[in-house]
Amino acid sequence: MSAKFSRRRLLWAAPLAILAVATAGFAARMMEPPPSDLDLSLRKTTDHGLYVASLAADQSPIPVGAIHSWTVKVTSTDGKPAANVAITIDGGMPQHGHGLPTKPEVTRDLGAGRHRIEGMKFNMAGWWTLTVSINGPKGADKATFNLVL
Ligand SMILES: [Cu+2]
Repeated sequence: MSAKFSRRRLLWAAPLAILAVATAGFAARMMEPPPSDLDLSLRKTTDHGLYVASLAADQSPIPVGAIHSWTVKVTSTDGKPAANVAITIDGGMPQHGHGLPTKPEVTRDLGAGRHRIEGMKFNMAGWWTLTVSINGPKGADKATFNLVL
């Protein structure tokens, strides 16, 4: 009976040990500092060179835990405001494997290539990426920005 008991304990102990190691590994990854060589520029030429996108939070410092808005400006590479573009925003935390807690949307064309983004929220500090996807007369392109909050 005692042999049976200890074998049963072993059957429990093995998965618990694996879970403990996995949890510790996950916690360690969550605590990792962001890469030191991140490009933190908020103005970038899109991946295929079709547009230049500039991002700016409407608040400084960028809040953690509060819904707020941003402005994105899209121009051609020679600086002319890009007209008739559809813009979408997505983002997340590469080190945590999760996306944004909200679904921010471009709600208003402010003119001169500028657009309001509403519903942005960062629910924790750390390294975030924001990807701006642009679809317009020149084609579809995107740029990914880094933020460290
Ligand atoms: Cu996170």
